[in-house]
Amino acid sequence: MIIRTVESLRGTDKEIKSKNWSSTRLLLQSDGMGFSFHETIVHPNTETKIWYKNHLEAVYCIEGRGEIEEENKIKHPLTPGTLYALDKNDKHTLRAFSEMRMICIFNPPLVGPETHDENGVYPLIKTSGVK
Ligand code: 9YT
Repeated sequence: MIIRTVESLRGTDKEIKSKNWSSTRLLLQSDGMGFSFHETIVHPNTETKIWYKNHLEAVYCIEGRGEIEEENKIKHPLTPGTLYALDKNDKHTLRAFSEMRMICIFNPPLVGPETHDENGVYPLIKTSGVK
């Protein structure tokens, strides 16, 4: 069994910071669960273009207010209790109107240090000896 707290991971190499968000990675590929599990804080009044072409992501908003815009320009409000799942590797734009706290699940799992490239993409990192 794995027991971890987000507080114990802050400030370590499990907390990845970018301009618009920071992501604390509670479960990674090396944990052998088949997915990774993150708490993401999205900074207020930010807009981030994202395209996880190598991963599926589900995101559950637990605090804050924002919106997600699909490539076809359709916008969906994000408030606590809203989930979005990028089941088609959907390109999207994420806007935070206040600080947002999100729970994010990635399949395949992230390895650890991934951060967005200039297109909002994470690379697919393969490691040997995955459980
Ligand atoms: C909501 C979102 O995708 N934010 C970017 C960070 C990502 N969720 C991560 O790496 O945890």
